[in-house]
Amino acid sequence: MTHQDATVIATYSRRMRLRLDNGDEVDARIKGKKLRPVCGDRVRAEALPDEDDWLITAIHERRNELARPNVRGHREVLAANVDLLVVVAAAMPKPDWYIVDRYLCAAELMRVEGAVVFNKIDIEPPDGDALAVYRDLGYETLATSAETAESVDALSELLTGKTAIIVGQSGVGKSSLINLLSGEASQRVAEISDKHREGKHTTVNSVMITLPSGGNVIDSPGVRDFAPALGTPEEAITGYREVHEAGENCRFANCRHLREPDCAVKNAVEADEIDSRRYESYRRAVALTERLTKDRY
Ligand SMILES: Nc1nc2c(ncn2[C@@H]2O[C@H](COP(=O)(O)OP(=O)(O)OP(=O)(O)O)[C@@H](O)[C@H]2O)c(=O)[nH]1
Ligand SMILES: [Mg+2]
Ligand SMILES: [Zn+2]
Repeated sequence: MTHQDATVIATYSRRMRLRLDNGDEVDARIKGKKLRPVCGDRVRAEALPDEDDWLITAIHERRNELARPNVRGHREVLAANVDLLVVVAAAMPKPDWYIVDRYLCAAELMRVEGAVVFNKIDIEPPDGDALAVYRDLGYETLATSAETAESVDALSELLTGKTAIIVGQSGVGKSSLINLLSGEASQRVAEISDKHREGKHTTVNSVMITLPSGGNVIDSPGVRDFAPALGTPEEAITGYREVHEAGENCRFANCRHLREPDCAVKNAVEADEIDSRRYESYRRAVALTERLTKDRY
């Protein structure tokens, strides 16, 4: 029997597309009901006699997980083993910067790099301050157009040699940007995923594409909203790097930066050292997690 290690490069509910370590791509199903492989997973797979399908028998330990709470408040893993999370917003649909914040919060919890891309600048340039807030926090930011290819080279450079996941609202141009970066490869993947969708361009499955410049990028389905899976409301502090940093100087070591006296975070907001919308975003993340953790018990 042939065993091999492989990477999950596409997921269609309980069916998977694998890239074997010898470079071949195969379809696979999953042994048992407990294993839940996601795009980016490293797995052990075995060839089945008299079948084209392979069988995934184990998932190797993950370096990190992109996770969100599902409708019942349980942790749902969307992807694994990435080096970089790129959040895309665009001139259209109207950008929701709170979603961008919550994705960056997830990147912080995963301990991976985060970047913000504003796409469709051929329609309208980004509001000057919007990207500056993120740049000042140390996140890489880019203003791109998949229509004119502006700054697509810079995006390519950012992704080179890494495994990145591209996330964001539906219709912002994630797949269009990836198509430009990958040319042929993505066309092939599009055919694979076409079997499972009904003629729309909307991405319905996560798919990992190998870039010609070296590196991998996971194209993920767009969202209407996103929240990171926060174990406790306090974990939100880790997700907002400026809150975490300023919070070192609060009177109370366990300050949650909401209503406590002598709070260095609130002082920094009042002094305009912390962006007030980002602070509001932090407060919302705490409130959201309080609701979810209450529902769970
Ligand atoms: N004008 C303009 N249109 C763009 C640009 N990028 C993408 N589009 C268009 O926006 C629409 C959505 O693009 P997609 O690449 O499918 O968006 P997506 O983010 O992958 O969407 P989901 O898969 O639903 O999450 C398509 O009609 C694209 O042609 C851009 O830079 N400028
Ligand atoms: Mg898409
Ligand atoms: Zn505080």
